[in-house]
Amino acid sequence: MSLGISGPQIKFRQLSEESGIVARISLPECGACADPIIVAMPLQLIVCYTVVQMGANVKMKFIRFVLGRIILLADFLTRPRPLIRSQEEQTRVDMAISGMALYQFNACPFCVKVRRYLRKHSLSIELRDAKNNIDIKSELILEGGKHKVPCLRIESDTQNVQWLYSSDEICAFLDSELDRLKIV
Ligand SMILES: N[C@@H](CCC(=O)N[C@@H](CS)C(=O)NCC(=O)O)C(=O)O
Repeated sequence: MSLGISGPQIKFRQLSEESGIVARISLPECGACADPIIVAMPLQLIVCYTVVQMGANVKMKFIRFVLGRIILLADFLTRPRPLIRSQEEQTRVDMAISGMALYQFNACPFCVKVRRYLRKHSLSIELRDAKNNIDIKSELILEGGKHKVPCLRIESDTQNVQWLYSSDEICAFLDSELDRLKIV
């Protein structure tokens, strides 16, 4: 039996009649080490440890949820004003970004940073929810290479697709695109 909780991964098994139940623990610190640490512990201790870990997990999820709402509220209250361009300029920008899509989480601060950039520069790039949408999440992992957001998918043509990770690099890339178009 294995428990998918954060922190050490514990696998329970009965090694032999005499040893009773033992826990096979893979500590995060020894993630690189292929050899599992085998520790014999009384079942009661294993149960206590598991309950504490699960409690910590729930607490972390709650803290993350609250922080996420604070970030979204702060973003909403201080959103930058979208830039207004001439119709002709906006059309050129829209065409330049038409093959782009942003893989993101709603409450991730790095994603909020990129979304604020998009809003400020009036760039209507499609947003794809890589947290709740399983298909989009798989696409990001399989084609982009990792489940990390924000990630900008840039499709120049169907043969040429680039996946750009990191908020700083995405903003710098979009800056250079706008520069290339000689547009603010
Ligand atoms: N330095 C990166 C940090 C990105 C990052 O840490 N993203 C987190 C979300 S806030 C993530 O993708 N974590 C992976 C996961 O939750 O599966 C950036 O600026 O984009």
